[in-house]
Amino acid sequence: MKPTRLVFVLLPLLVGLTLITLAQGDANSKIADAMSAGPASIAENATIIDWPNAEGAEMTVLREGTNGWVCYPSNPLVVAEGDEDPMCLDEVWQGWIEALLAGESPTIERLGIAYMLRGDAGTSNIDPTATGPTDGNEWYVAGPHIMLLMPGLNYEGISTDHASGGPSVMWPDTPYAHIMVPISGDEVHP
Ligand SMILES: [Cu+2]
Repeated sequence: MKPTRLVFVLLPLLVGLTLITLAQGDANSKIADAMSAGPASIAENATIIDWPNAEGAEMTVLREGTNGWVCYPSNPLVVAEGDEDPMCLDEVWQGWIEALLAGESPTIERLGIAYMLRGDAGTSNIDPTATGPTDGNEWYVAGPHIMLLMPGLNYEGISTDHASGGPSVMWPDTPYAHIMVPISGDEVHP
């Protein structure tokens, strides 16, 4: 083979390999980000699912798991570059998030448990559709927390004040109401 021809063969090969390596590195860092949301004992064997990379796109399975849990990396469509909101969800929460994404009401039949050990990047405490702080939408940045879904969304006796210093109900009076349980002192309450 002439050297010039060799270039035509090798160059696309090199470009291809580089792209594959970059994609793999990206997937690996997403998997690490997703796993950091939960305890290692759960995250190690969890399925890792990536968010759609554009409005209307599909979710991608980055790694199959074996324990019924699903961990998601930070969602680039929701958080700014550099912000983090990875999460690990049990089966009840997986049904909840499918319903949320479809705009449907989830049916919560048993206790659901989710981990956000890295905290989130900011959420309205009252409006599931809010994408940023507004006057009165109780926007706040939660530190590391676990999240609980109770059967029938029965949250009697739990505060709806996110700054109460204890567990509180996020998105009360909506089909997506759940309890935020702070697990460190890092909560930010503007
Ligand atoms: Cu959360």
